[in-house]
Amino acid sequence: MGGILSTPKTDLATATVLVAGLGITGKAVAEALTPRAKQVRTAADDPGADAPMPTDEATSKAALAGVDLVVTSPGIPPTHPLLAAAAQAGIPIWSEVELAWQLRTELAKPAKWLCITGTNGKTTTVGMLESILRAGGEHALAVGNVGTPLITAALDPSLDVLAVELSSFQLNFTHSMAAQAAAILNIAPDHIDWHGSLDEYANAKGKIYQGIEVAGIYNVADPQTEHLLADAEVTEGARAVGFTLGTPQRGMVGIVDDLLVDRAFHLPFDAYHREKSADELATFADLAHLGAGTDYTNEAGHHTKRPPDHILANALAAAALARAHGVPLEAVRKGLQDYQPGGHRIAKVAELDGVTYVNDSKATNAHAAAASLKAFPKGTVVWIVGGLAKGATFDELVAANKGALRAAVVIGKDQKPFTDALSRHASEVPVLLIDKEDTDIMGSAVKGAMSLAQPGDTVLLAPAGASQDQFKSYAHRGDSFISAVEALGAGGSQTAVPVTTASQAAASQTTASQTGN
Ligand code: UMA
Repeated sequence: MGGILSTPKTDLATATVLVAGLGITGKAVAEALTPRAKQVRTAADDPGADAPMPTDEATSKAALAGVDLVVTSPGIPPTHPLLAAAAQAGIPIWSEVELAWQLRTELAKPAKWLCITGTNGKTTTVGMLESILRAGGEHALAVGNVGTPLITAALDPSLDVLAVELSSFQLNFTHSMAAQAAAILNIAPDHIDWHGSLDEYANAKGKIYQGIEVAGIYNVADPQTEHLLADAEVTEGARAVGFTLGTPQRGMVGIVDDLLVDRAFHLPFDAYHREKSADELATFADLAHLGAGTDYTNEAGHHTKRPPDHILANALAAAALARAHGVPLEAVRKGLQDYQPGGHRIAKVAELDGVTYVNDSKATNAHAAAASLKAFPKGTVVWIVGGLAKGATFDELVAANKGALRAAVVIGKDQKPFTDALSRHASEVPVLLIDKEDTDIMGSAVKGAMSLAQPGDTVLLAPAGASQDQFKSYAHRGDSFISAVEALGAGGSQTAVPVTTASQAAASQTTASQTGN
């Protein structure tokens, strides 16, 4: 970890700025820029844009004439003709995050930023962090990828501290942000189509550590997070703090018996007992409302439940960020007790005829789906899987978790990446393919899953892909699942479904793709 990189500056008052995209981000960016920049233009296929999004080099060059700065939206990849042309012409490209970071200094007392990225667990961690900060008496808000535009929050003088969820897309064009503290929760293959490679994806995530003031939080079980922190240029004195599901060494937070403990921020550096002591942040019981957990008997012989690993990891990361901000211990416990998770994350929807229906629509990649599948006993899961693969493959996911499967129901427009992995690693598992032209995709998937399940089984929606090929969002996909399960409960029709083995399913996909269907 070394000194801070120089900050690129653009004088907005004399600049013509092109805002690319006019979704949640673009609208908030255009609103913030309008009173500040000399001229603001918007390019998007969304309603209200000044001009459509350019589609090739020539139209991009025309759109960029006279432009001093492009502020882009996270969904637009760097390979898009507009961004490629801007880069080639040497026009600076900023994310909304970069703009927010630069504009926040307009406030007399800008809020501190505590930033979180990672392939999975960001939204839960940012929610836990917001809850802890509030329990500590701070005016705090969870913002960024979680849904509330960062630029709006960064200009709000009533906020003391922001719990910022950042995606790799948002970090990619972020240049000068220097958070008070930042965490990378984990890195697994995702969004390769947007970034071009796993390295580019990881490097974008690594930007979160640049310039950190107080602490960089890394995952001891994921060495790449520690390497990215070691490579970052940080403010002098900033510390590296690991979180671990094992016993923490000095300078870490972790687990001892049924306690979440702090061995990083607990005592001043020169305190006599620092070497040997730890502070209690919370107990397993404080997290009991966040997941079923497994039976655990603590050292005193008291029976409790150990929360799922991902909940423990997220709670430790959130606690470490809050402690870096100076939140007292009691607020960590209270904030974790108060935290209520959002929907669509391993949420039980119903139990019908002995079969449990679980919605994990938020599992939009293989890593998240693996965490889900691991939570259920051998041979008991009817797995609803499929969606936008985002350039990923699913061999590792299926090979490692085939033991959990009773059957698979494949949704999505391009089912081949999923059926290929199932046929290679779980060839005897019954597979039901849902016709991509079906007018009720989720209804058919849930009915099919029900017919494959036996009492004691779980029908699990953990798609391992993004939703936008057949649904508006993961929330829409999850809501569709809930509605379909409710329809079953209300006595929806029970139709027989044509089931094949994984190998036959993969063969039928090959035929379909060969014939261009
Ligand atoms: N557009 C065009 N033409 C094009 C390309 C894009 O017109 O050729 C337009 C699109 O119509 C769209 C806009 O450009 O309206 C781009 O918007 P966007 O896709 O960047 O989405 P926003 O509405 O700005 O929402 C974004 C995040 N979306 C993405 O990263 C894809 C939201 O994260 C985030 O909540 C919001 O900013 C506020 O920060 C969503 C997401 O899916 C939840 N994130 C990914 C994830 O979590 O995996 C990263």
